Amino acid sequence: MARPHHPDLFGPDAPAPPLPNGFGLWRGALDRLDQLALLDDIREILTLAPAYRPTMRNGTAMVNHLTNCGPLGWTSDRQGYRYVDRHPLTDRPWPAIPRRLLAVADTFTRALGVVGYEPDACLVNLYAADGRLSLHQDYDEVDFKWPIVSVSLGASCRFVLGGLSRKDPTMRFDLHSGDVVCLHGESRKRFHGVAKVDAGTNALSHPALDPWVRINLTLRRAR
Ligand code: MD3
Ligand code: FE
Repeated sequence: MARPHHPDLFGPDAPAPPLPNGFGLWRGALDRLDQLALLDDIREILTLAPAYRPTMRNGTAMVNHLTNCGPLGWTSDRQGYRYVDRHPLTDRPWPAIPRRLLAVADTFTRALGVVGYEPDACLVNLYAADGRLSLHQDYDEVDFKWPIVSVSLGASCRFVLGGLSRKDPTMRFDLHSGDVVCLHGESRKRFHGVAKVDAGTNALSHPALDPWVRINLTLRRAR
């Protein structure tokens, strides 16, 4: 797992344009047992910090459920997006980031040459079969020099990656269970989203996935 690789992103006959600088994709970085162990951790997190659907500033509920682990957790309500140190519904601190998730973040940020990455927040996005995430930038963190590390579990999704402006052209490719993505440097502020989830592709059987088809973990340095 020394280098990011991206074979077969665009199908066998399509030319594969290179991924942008700072976008590290490791296909199948986590094997099935790694993935199931992470789902054990997520099940524990969900018992301590139940999944909820935040409200956006305009009052509508987000499409996906979420929860968090770590000292800080990302949330949204009528006051907008921000990181908070307590679950908005239980008012309890978020559970700790699982050790094996910190180990994943350490391994893959080091592979990009990042030293001393200490994530203080992990957003757990929970996708149902109709889950999606509209095009956005991750802009609520204090220092963009630190990367974001993403782990995908369960069903594959159609991922959309844009540029630094909302109207820049986008590229699309699938993210599969066990894929790890690191966003660093120039890619850290790119627009991105999830166009759709392919519910039928979930090959993992685990109680943490029963109400969802796909779970994405994003480790961040919020402060
Ligand atoms: C590219 N999550 O939680 S993870 C998010 O699959 C989020 O749930 C998506 O976007 C998901 O904010 C995508 C991969 C990812 C994460 C952050 C990025 C890609 C990114 C930041 C910049 C560019
Ligand atoms: Fe994002």
